[in-house]
Amino acid sequence: MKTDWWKKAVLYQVYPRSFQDSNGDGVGDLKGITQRLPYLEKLGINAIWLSPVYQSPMDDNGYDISDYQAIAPEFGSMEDMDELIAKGHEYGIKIIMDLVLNHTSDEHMWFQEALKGPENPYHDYYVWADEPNGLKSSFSGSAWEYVPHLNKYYLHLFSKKQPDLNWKNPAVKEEIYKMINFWLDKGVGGFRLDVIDLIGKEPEQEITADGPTLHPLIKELNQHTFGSHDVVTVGETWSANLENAPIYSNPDGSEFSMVFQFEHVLLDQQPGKEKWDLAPLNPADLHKVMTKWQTGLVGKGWNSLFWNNHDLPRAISRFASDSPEYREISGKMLAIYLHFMSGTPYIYQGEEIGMVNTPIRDISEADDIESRRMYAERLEEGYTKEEIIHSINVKGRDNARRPLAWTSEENGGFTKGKPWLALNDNYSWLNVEAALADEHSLFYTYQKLVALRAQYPVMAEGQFEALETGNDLVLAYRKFDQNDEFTILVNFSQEEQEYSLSAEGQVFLHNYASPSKNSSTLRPYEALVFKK
Ligand code: TEU
Ligand code: CA
Repeated sequence: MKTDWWKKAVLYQVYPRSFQDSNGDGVGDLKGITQRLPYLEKLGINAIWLSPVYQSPMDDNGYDISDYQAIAPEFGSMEDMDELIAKGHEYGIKIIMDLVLNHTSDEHMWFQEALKGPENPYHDYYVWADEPNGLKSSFSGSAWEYVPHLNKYYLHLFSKKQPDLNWKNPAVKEEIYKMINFWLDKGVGGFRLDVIDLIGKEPEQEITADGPTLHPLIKELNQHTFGSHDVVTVGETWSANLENAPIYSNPDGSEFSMVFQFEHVLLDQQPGKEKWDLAPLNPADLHKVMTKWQTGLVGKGWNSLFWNNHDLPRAISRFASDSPEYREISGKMLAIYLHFMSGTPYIYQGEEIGMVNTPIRDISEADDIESRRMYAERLEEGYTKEEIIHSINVKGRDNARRPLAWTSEENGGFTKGKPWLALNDNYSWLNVEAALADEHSLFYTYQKLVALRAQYPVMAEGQFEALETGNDLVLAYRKFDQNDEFTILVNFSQEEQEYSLSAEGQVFLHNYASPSKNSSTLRPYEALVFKK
């Protein structure tokens, strides 16, 4: 039976390399996650979206899979995976697997066979061309790689160790269906589908996202696999817009439960350029985008709500302030602003304790393939080292991938060995233990918001109405249904702001020790929720 449990749920993303190491090799692992289930239960979340843990040479930290039905030894074994799923059930926490279906690793058996030549049955599992065209890889450079002994090029929209699968080949689809059903049989709670908007690509026409066969392919995938199961599915779709999101997340269940749309994380870059080409965020634009998605999917689809993930910088550093004075206050503001919105919220590991970006001084401190490749490319194009490092510090993916700090012990209690990537130096005071010990910490705001969602259906499904405040930096909305009504009011700036809005009801939630007395000014990053 389909219960749509995910409509009331809050999901938590675990980036396994960086969550908890259990054996001292410096890499987070499955046993580490299982050990920390009580912490996640305390936070109150309902499911974990687990970034890839499959066998992989880790060219892109697991988004390059060499066997979909095996666990990477550094993360543990299939027994560890089964145990995590089983223990998760005991804690009421489902496990959502990350499915990377657009490409495999070049070390996958299929690709190794494909390289043997056109007669090999696996050759057509991938996309080949006699001549490269203008398609670019997301990780810089051409998307085509030459194979001398075949005198052909293969397509890789990501790194050259991530060859694209050929979704026009029925055999590929059959393999994928079997694999997904293997995971469904294990009792997983659902799937996050990596760059799924690319599988309908028409490389010859340089069409990648939103190809003509995309939605038929997704519908077929749904029918052969998760469609009949009570699971959550969320597509990662950088190209999602209000036209296609209702197709992806049609309430008839023919595609996914929901998609990640990224419009709000594209606002602080120069239009038409790359994410590295920085531009200041205008809070009024953010509010417009959020309002558009809150009102545009009503009755037609379902929203996902997130500020950050393993590809994005830390939310507090990006959208608010990571200064000692405002880190927690502004983090609470962001949490409150987002969690009263309709849809399913996602918390990225460490967000709940207010982890911040970790600047580097030199490219040798970077791990991420995207940053390293961009650095090389832009140096050649004439950018200065300083400019590039600045962009990496603001937008680079390592910011989110630094290990989670649990205690003030060495390496934050993340590992007893040498961490695969250094922690942020602040771990001695910014860690889970410290957050739990302080009853006013950001953690408890998240815990409260998660609990409120279960209590007040209006948060996930109520009607949304944006409110005028007379000040572009003060964002407000009303959320209501037949039973409840909340007004959310936040100062999205580091200065005191005047506003004009008379919210109805009593202050229900706030982020300073006590709420503003004055009903026409808000302190820096102040957030108020009124309940009628
Ligand atoms: O990300 C999709 C993607 O397009 C990323 O390259 C994203 O654009 C970039 O990180 C942000 O600028 C997914 C995964 O989430 C990411 O970790 C993988 O590297 C990528 O797919 C390839 O599988
Ligand atoms: Ca380990």
